Amino acid sequence: MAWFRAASGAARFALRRNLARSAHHRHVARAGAGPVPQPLLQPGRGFHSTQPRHQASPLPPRPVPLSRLSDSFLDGTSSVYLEELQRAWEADPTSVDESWDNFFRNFVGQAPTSPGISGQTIQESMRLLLLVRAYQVNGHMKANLDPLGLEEREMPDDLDPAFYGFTEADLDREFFLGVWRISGFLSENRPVQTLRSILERLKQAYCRTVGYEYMHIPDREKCNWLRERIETVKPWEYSRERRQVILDRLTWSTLFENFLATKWKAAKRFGLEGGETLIPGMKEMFDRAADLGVESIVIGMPHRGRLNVLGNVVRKPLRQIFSEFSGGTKPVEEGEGLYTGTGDVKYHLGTSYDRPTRGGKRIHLSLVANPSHLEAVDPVVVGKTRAKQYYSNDTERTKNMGVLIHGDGSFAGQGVVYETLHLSALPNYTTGGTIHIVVNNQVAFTTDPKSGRSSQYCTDVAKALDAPIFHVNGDDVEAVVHVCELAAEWRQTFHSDVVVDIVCYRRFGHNEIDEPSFTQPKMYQIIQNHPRALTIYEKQVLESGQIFKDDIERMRNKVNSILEEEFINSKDHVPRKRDWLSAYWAGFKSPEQISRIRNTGVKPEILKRVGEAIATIPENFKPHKAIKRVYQQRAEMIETGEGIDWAVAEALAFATLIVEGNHVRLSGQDVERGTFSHRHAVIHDQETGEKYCPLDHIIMNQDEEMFTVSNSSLSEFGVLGFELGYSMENPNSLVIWEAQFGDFANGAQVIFDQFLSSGEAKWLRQTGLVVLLPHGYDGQGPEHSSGRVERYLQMSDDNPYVIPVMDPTLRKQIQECNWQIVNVTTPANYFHVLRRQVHRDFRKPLIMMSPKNLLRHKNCKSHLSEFDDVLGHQGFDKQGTRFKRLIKDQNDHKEIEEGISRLILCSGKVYYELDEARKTTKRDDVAICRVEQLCPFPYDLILRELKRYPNAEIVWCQEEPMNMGAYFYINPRLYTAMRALGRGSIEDIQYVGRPPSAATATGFSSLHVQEQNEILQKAMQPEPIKFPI
Ligand SMILES: Cc1ncc(C[n+]2csc(CCOP(=O)(O)OP(=O)(O)O)c2C)c(N)n1
Ligand SMILES: [Mg+2]
Repeated sequence: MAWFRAASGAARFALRRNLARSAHHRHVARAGAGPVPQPLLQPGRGFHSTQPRHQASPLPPRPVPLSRLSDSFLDGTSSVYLEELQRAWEADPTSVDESWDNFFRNFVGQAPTSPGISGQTIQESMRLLLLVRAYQVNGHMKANLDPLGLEEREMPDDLDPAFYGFTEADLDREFFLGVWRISGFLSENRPVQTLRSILERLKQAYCRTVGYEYMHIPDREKCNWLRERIETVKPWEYSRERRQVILDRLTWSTLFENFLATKWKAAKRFGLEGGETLIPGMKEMFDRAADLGVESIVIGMPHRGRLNVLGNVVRKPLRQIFSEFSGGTKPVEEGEGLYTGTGDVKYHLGTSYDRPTRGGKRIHLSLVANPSHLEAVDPVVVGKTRAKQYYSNDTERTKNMGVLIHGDGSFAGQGVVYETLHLSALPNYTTGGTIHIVVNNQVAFTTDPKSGRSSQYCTDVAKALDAPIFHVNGDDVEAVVHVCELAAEWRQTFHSDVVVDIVCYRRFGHNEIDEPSFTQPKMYQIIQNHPRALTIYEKQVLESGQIFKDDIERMRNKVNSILEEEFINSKDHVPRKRDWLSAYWAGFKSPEQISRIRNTGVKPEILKRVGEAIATIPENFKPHKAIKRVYQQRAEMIETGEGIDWAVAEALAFATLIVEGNHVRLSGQDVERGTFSHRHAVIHDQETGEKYCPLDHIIMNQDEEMFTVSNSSLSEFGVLGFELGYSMENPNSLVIWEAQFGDFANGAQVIFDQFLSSGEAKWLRQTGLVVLLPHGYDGQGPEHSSGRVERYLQMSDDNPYVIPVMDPTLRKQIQECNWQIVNVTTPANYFHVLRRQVHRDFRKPLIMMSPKNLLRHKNCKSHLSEFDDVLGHQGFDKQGTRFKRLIKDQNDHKEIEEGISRLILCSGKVYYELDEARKTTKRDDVAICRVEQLCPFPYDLILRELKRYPNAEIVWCQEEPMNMGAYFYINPRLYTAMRALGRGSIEDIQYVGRPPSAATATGFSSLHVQEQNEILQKAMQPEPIKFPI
């Protein structure tokens, strides 16, 4: 015991803590909080392990030095054993084994009752506990997980009883093994067992075809829950009926792939062969989930096995799958609107169906379309699931669930997996648990796991969370089904993530035309002779005597004949209206159907009312005094209508949308306060720390989540993907992601490239997601200056040399473009561009370079009258009050101004600097127009301004380097507009801005100031600019 004492500060601390609390525990136990513990030992019952060791065994036990115990017995979880024992002892010293009684007596300084035997038995009990725990922690290392038997794993020493000094002679001795309130082997149900039977049960539970990893979960209740299900007295077994269903499902999965392989021999389909048990696993998981209350599942998955999942799990009609396989005819639309986008390969498309379950329910399944970029869809699925929960009032998060399928290589390698996992428990991002299934075929294209990851398992990343991980041999379909069901139960019970790792193989190459033996010759020699999971299972059920050969034949014939029938039907299959408008999107227009342009001004009385609400702090709330001042100023702005700033304009946009019944969600790093300390959407009581968010109190009984503003984890890819998924669920929402600085958005580049800019064209799914990218040159250096507007502009798909129809009644310019890119310069225009996102019959992503120094700029203010819809007010144009795509010169110019010698077109905050420079240089002959909407290019307004200044030199001025900013986007489009008016060629567009540069900006602030001044001087220079050509 000395070794234990000396080395166990942590355990002693735990014990002392418990002793101090023992009175309380006794009270709880007796007060009936749970069943009163019964003594472990019944009087008169023999308990052999307490006998002197020499009577039972010829060999004396050899103490094991602590230094040799690889498992930390004294870590948080193992100290739980001691705590439990000790509580039981505290309640009743006779309730624990005599040896423990002595131990605790020793510990608290009482005399042991039987000093002669205590030393030995304590060691034995402890060693046995360590052995059990070693199996719980490391049993998976000995489990039979690899169907190919290729795995070479080093067996941990601590799974060997000899490691603890046990010998053959100990196998039939009985040992005490019971601990209060610990389930499984350590429960008191069978406190006395022989070492042989303990070992057998340990192996049966932990070392067959499932390897459980769960001891990293610190929560005792969760561990107990799993222990109860793992350490069962008898192994689980399925009934005949269940086996029939499992066989049927595996038959479908296997024959489906066979069928595709014979019909389309040379087609790439990324088959599931080698991992066919995924399909029965998923189906049983979904059935179990439905039994437990899940009504809708959002699925994300990569290429591998996707067609099989679509056909067999989601139940996309087989004839449609086959028809798409045969050539992917573009669908014929009914009625107006022929928009079909550019399409995508068959293994990327998404779909959704209602599927009946084994338990007689119906479950809605949607498979989200995804790009080739592995794992990129993960956060999108989670975001969509969260939105579904919001819209179905699923506050418990038990009706809507996300399921992600992964490959082993991508799960271990792609960072977005980690970013997504880390959203899982954040209050504004949680979905109550995602189920992850890894189709672990032990290879990634041609790369072996040892070259592809540093961790032992491909799933180790999930251990960063308290997620249990079930590794399962993919050849054992019943084991796959079992853990899939267990995963569903876990998710519905603990509302957190869980991982199923199906260890399988890939029967063919990476795709069907790939030769795998080039790189994995040994593996493929084994695979060649390896039976299919279906063959293995058929043999197993035949041997069980529960299912007969005839049944199997019948099942196979039925599946094959349906596949054939559907194949024949697929030849006449006419694709109908694309299913791109899901439930909430009815009535929304495709890019080819005209959507009326609407005004976005709001009635003055509503503006006043919501304005008061956003500026009000409850009386007993004690904000920081600077914040109090900010709110007082906000109240004054609303009161007087004067000097509305950026933050108030934004809050007004949110509040008015909420009044109209829309959901508003803003997320990103530090968005609650705002990176630039301007928003203060959430304020903090300086005494209590309590939070208050005025926008939560705009309408009566406002739903808590109707307005959501949330600081996010420090992730771009994960969070932007999440918000994108969120935005796709329901169009009646304004969903915004704000980057800390626009510079950081490239961490989420895959979402921009693969989803936002091209998702509608590829998958016919719309989103009105708004992305705010703080941008502007104010001397903060190369990583805090540029939102890289050039990247987004380059990806826009409007033809630079064609002026589209611009007539307001026929205009579809925005609908036809892949996204909108703006750089807005007034609070009122910001208000309108946000409202415009929702006030139209289509949705389109909005990329916005948002300001930094304009947030507090003295001239960057709007009047409340610019927000309303009153005729004659400042914002009221010919058509009414709406977003201004271009802001004309503010000097009240007439329709034609022949005296203007230079027209400067610019975008963003440089406008204010140019305006100032114009004043100081008194260049009244210079006109400055702000292109607020860069993309799609506002040809009509540009033409209007070109006509207004017939004699002007035309200048594009930007503060970004020449190879950045909007220059390369503007140039051909401005030229197209000029050509339409006979106003010269591309050489007549003059450039004022920084020269080309590798870095976005200088890191020297003095150089920044100098560069900025040069730009302004040049823009106002008296002589013609004549640059760059
Ligand atoms: C982000 C990304 N990088 C690279 C690729 C190219 N690629 C396609 S499949 C694949 C291997 C995937 O391996 P794994 O995740 O194990 O899935 P498996 O194909 O084995 O099912 C690779 C590297 C990709 N699709 N996405
Ligand atoms: Mg793989």
